[in-house]
Amino acid sequence: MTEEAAARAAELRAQIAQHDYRYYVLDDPLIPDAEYDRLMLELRALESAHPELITPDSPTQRVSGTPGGSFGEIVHKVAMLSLDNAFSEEDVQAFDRRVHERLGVTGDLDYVAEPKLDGLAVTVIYRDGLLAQAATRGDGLTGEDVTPNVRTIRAVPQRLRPPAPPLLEARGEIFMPLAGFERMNREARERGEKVFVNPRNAAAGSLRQLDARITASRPLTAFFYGLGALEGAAPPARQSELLEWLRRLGLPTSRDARTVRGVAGCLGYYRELGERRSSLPYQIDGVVYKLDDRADQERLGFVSRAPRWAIAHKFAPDEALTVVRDIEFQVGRTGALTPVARLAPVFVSGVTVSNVTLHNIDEVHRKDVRVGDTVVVRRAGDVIPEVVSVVPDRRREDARPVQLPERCPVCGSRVLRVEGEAVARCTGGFTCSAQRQEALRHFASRRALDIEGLGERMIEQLVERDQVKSPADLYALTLPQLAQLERMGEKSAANLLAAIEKSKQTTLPRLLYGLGIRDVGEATALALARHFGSLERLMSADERTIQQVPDVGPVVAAHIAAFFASEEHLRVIKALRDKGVTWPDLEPAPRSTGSLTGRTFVITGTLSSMTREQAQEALTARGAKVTASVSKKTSYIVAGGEAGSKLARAEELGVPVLDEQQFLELLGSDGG
Ligand code: JCF
Repeated sequence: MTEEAAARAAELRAQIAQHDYRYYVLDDPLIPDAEYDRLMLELRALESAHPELITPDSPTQRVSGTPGGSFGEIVHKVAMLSLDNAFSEEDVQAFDRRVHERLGVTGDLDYVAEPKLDGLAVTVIYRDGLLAQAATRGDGLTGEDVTPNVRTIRAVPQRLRPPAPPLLEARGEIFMPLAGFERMNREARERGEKVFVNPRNAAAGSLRQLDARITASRPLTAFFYGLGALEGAAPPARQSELLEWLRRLGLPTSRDARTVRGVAGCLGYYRELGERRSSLPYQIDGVVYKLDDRADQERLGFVSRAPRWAIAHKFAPDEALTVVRDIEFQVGRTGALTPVARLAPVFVSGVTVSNVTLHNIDEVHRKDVRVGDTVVVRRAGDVIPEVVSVVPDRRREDARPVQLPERCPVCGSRVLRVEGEAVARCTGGFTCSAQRQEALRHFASRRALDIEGLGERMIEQLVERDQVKSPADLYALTLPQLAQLERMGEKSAANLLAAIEKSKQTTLPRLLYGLGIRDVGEATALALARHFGSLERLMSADERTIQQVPDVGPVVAAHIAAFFASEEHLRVIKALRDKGVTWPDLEPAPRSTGSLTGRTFVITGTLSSMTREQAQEALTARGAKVTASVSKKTSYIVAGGEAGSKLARAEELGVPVLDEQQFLELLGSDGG
C-alpha cells in the first residue's frame, strides 16, 4: 500500500513540475487550472495520510509554516551587478562606441535585448538541481536570505530539469504582473486597507515578508536573465545561449528577449517594445542590452556595481506633476457616486491624462486630495492613470478637504451612504438620468410590472430619444412612437402597447418592488405591502414605523424613507395613477399572526426567483420561523436547485418538500 502511495506521490510531483514548466517557462499550459488544483489536492491528501512520503522538493512544501524573526544575510559568491542607465539614443550610441573602443573591434556587435522588468532582483542557488537558497541583491555583495519566500513562487522551480550541474546560481527578477497587482489592490481597497503604489513596491513588499505564507498569497512570478556561481558545467559562450540553457533547466526567461545587431538593432527593439509597452501584462521601465559574446563581456568587466557590457535604456518616466482643477462626482448606472479629479492635462507615458478616478470618498480622504493641489499622476503600462500622492508644500492655504455631496449632482436627490460601505449612492432611481435606463428596465421586468417585450434595447432607445423619463411616461407612448423603434414592426409595436396597457392592473407588492427602492427586493416589497396595506400608509410612515415591518432594518428603512421624501418620486407616483395604473389595497396584516404563524421552514439549494434571504424574509413576514437544520419539527422544506443533504434528511424524516413553484404558490395564496 505504502509503496503504491509512494509511487503515486512521485508521479504527482513529476506531473505538477511538468505543468509548472509548461505554464511558466513555455507559456503553453496543457491543463486547466482546476485540473492542476486537483493534482495538488490529491498530493496533499496522500502526504497527510503518509507524512513519511513528504520530500523537501514537493510542491506542497513551498510554504513553510512558521515565520522567522528576521532575514539572515547571504554573501554573494559572485557580485550581483546592477545596470547603468541610458536615457536617450545618444546615450546608447555612446555605450556602443565605448564597447567597440575597449574591445578594439569595428563592425556591428550582437546584443541580446530584453524588457527591463520593474521588480526586485534575486539570486537563486540550486545544489544538485534542488533549490537551496535565494537572496535579494542587497548592496551587491551581501543580500537578504529570502529562501522561504522565493520558494512559494510557483514560477521558481523547486528542482531543475536534468541534467543540472552540481551548483548553479541563477539571477533574475521577481515581479507582480499587472492583473494580479490590480486585483490585489482592488481587494485591499474594498476592505479599506492600504494599497500598493505600484507593482514594483507590491513585489518587494510581498517578497520581503517574515511570514512566507503572506508571500505565498501574493501573485508573484519571475524571469531569469543571468548567471552567478556555476560548478561542474561549462558556462554557455553567449548570452542568448545562456537564456536558452536556463529555459531548458526549467527557469522562466522573458519571451521577448531577442538577439539584435548593432546599435540600430537595439534602438529598433526599443521602439518596438515602447509601442507594446502599454499592452504588456507587466510593468517595464526600459529595455536591457547585453553584449551577446560572454568572452567579450569578461574582457570588458565592470565599474563599481555595473557591467561595462550591458546597459538599461529607460523609457520616459510614467509619472508627472499636475494640478487638480476640480473634483467632481460622477453618478453611475446603479447610482454610485465616484469622485473624479479633473486635472490640468498632462502627458504621462505616451498619453494625455486629464481625468482620473479617485474611486471613492475614503480614497480621497486617505490621499487627502483637494482642489488646487499639485499631485503626482502615474500611468504605468495598462494600469489606469492614478493620483499617487499630493505634493504637500504646494498646497494653497485655503484648500479645503473634499466632502461627499448631500445631493446628487445629476438630479439633486439625496445621497445616501450606508455605514461601513465605501460607496455612496444617489437615491434618485429613475428620476436620475444617470440611473434612468437601469431603473426603467427594473420597473418593466417580469417580477415587477411585467411589461412583456419591453427589453433592454427598447428601453435604451426610448431613453436616448428622451421619450421616456419615468415609468409614468411609458403609459403615454403611442403606437407610431413604438413602431419607429429599431427592430420593431407594426405587429410587435401593437403587442408592446397591449402589454403596457395590461401592466396597468398591477398589485401593491409588484409596484413597490418595481419602484426600485434600494434594498427593497420582492420579499421586502411583499412584507411592506402586507404590513401597511396601502401605498399611502407606507408613504406617510416614518423610519421607525417602517422598521417595525419584519426583517426591515434601519438601513432599508432609511432607503425607503429617503425614496418617498423625494418630490420627484411623489410626482411620478401621482403620474402613474393619473395614467390609470392601479393597485388594490391589501388588508393590513396584524403583526406576527401571518398566514404561516407557528410553521417552521428550512430553505435549501438555490432558488431561481429570489435569494435565500428574500425567501426567508417572505416567510418570516407571514409569521413562519426559518431554521437552519431539518428535524421532525420542521413543517416544510423548501428545496431549490442542487439541494443536497438537507433534502435527503427531510425525505428520511418524512418532512413535506416544496419545490420552488409550490413555494411561490404558497406565498402567493395569501394575497401576496
Ligand atoms: O529585468 C530586469 N530588471 C533586469 C535587471 C534584466 C537584466 O537582464 C539585468 C538586470 C540587472 C542586472 N541584467 C543585469 C546584469
